[in-house]
Amino acid sequence: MGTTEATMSHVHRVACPLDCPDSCTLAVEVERGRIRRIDSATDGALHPLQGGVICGKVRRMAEHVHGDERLQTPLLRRGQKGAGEFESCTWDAALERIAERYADVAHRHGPRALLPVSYGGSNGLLTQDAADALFFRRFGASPVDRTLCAAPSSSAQGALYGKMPGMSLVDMEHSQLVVLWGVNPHVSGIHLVPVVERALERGATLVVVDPRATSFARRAHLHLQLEPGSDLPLALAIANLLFQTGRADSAFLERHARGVDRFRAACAAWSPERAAKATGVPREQIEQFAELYGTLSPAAIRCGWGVERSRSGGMGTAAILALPAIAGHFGRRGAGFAMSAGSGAWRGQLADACDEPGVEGPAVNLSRLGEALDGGPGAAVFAVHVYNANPLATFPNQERIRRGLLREDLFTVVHDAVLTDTALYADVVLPATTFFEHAELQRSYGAFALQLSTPAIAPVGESRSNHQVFVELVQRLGLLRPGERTDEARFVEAALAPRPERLDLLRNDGLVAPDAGFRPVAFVDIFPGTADGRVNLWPAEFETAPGGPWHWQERTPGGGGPLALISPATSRTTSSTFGQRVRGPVPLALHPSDATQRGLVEGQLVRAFNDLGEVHARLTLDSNLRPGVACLPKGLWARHTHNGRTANALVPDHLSDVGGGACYNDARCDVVALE
Ligand SMILES: Nc1nc2c(c(=O)[nH]1)N[C@H]1C(S)=C(S)[C@@H](COP(=O)(O)OP(=O)(O)OC[C@H]3O[C@@H](n4cnc5c(=O)[nH]c(N)nc54)[C@H](O)[C@@H]3O)O[C@H]1N2
Ligand SMILES: Nc1nc2c(c(=O)[nH]1)N[C@H]1C(S)=C(S)[C@@H](COP(=O)(O)OP(=O)(O)OC[C@H]3O[C@@H](n4cnc5c(=O)[nH]c(N)nc54)[C@H](O)[C@@H]3O)O[C@H]1N2
Ligand code: SF4
Ligand SMILES: [Mo]
Repeated sequence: MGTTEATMSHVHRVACPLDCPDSCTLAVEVERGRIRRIDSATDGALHPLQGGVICGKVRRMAEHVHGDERLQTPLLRRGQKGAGEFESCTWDAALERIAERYADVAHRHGPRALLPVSYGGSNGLLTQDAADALFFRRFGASPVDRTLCAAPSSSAQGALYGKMPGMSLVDMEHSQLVVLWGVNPHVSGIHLVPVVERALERGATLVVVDPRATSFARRAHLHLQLEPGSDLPLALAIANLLFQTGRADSAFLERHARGVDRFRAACAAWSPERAAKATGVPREQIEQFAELYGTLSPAAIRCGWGVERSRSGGMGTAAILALPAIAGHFGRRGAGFAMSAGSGAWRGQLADACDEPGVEGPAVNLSRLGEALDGGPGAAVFAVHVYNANPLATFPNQERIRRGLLREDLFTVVHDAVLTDTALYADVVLPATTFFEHAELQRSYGAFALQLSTPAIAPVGESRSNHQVFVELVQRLGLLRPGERTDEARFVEAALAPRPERLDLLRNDGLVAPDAGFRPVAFVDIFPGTADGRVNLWPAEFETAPGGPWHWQERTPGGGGPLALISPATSRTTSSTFGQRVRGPVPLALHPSDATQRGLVEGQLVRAFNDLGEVHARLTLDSNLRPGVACLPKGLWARHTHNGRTANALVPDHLSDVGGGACYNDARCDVVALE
């Protein structure tokens, strides 16, 4: 940290806790209390994935931190719910109102009538599951399942491999075959791009599986442009071909896997012809993929999160992750699968930051928030506390959530840095600090890095961190125990309890990534965390999935409309974060042939609709889409369309087969002219 006398500026190092696999270490130049410049840190123990580059969103994040739309004070609702009419108030008044209402709700309906809603706004360990958990658990609030993202894929990875982490992304440079399956690194994890490019320079073959011709798909040797939601039949057909052509690694399977015969029998149902029909991918391409995967080595599959967001998305992801076991693509650098470094990498290294026992009983699945809020008469939720999330913009079945938020007998608190779509429906809005303004302990899910940050600047306006707010609520609701510590260090120490020596390391070196060099080779350095240490190809948890293990739930043809609507990530936002900076309106994309069929032209105002809702937007023609697929980016705000509705107004709230996850890419709709 250096201070230049002449400019009175200094550079502070901060870990980026946005929901992004890459976990960059940022160099933040601060001048007179304001952020002047944000760039990649260049010194110290950076993890190797970062390579001195950060994304444009965060490089420009000073506009978010010091922007006009930043909330400065707490607000109390004045007008109708949703009208966005508020008056500012003191923190004391806001917290007193919240404490009173939460106590009243608990008194009348029981403490479970308070629902905590948080998800991906921050991946930091101090902003989620620390003081917030202490408050909600001690209060007795409803437990929740946070399934909006990664629940199906973590369940799939866990079922097959236990808590074995995927390969280090940097090791894909050594792969002779790189498969990008339902992932778009140019947008959603930019540091994988140079790694894949290095692999290509070394002569690697690239295969992309995606309904869109993404940047990498356009450069791929083979692009399988499948129907959304059909990954399971595709992966099972590839496995079937591997078995049939003698390219399965029977020695590996014998030694390291279980359930092989039953899995093989399930795959046998998927001939290339049948899979071609289910996926819309030509049979020859399926055979070509199986041939490449069976012959090139080392082969790596980067599986993204585009796959899981469908009714068969959990098992679809599991079937993809099974492929390296079938072909024996493990045991060498550059071979294996990369999914989430996730909890597996941190097994035994980190504990929960909050040691308060959880509340017993059934949890509310947040992918069905609309149902929980709009349960009709007898609804069980009477207060909702939203932080690290913008559910009206990002959760399925938007109209049902809106109906819930409009309930006069629902008390809604939203804690955020800006007035999000959800905040417009709040009774009390609390201004939140950004990660430049509070301390954070940050664990990566793409790189093996753990970083501790201290604030780079003082809180903007009167904003407060999640930690501060929940500690206040613990106190005001009389939940604090005599002599109990409530400082941030308490939670950091608890999280680091399994490896306390790291605390000094983290504190002394400012930001460090103790495991930056951790590049495990599966089946050499690490093994499956399943009960018997083998890859489980017939997991017990799949038995209760609809249709049982490896069953593909075919979509009802036309159910909800003839077009499949997908909503992938864009480079301008992180989910809905920074949405206030995106100048709208944002168009809906269709393949030119689908537009022609409907007599629609570029730039025309259209209505995309199904039984759940409708979105009005300008049309753009995109020949990179698979015909039959419509696309509206994820993370849009009401202001980005012509009727204030976004993709989630069309997204159903049914759940994935495994993991109970949201099915964002399982929406169907039709599109007609609006003018
Ligand atoms: N800039 C930016 N970066 C982000 C995010 C962001 O919003 N913006 N979000 C972060 C978060 S929360 C996450 S979870 C990750 C997500 O990052 P990714 O894994 O890249 O996920 P998506 O963008 O949802 O989808 C990736 C690809 O899947 C394709 N796809 C859609 N449906 C299917 C399908 O059924 N099968 C297959 N095979 N492919 C399909 C889409 O066309 C898309 O190109 O990125 C993180 N990084
Ligand atoms: N249609 C469609 N919708 C999707 C998806 C999709 O593919 N399609 N993908 C989904 C995915 S992958 C994800 S992960 C979810 C994420 O959806 P959400 O969980 O809603 O996450 P974000 O939109 O990133 O962030 C929500 C808010 O958290 C706030 N925030 C950030 N840091 C803090 C903090 O320290 N304190 C407080 N109080 N607030 C903070 C931000 O300002 C932001 O407004 O969206 C999902 N939504
Ligand atoms: S959002 Fe991702 S790429 Fe951008 S700075 Fe943060 S960790 Fe790095
Ligand atoms: Mo996500």
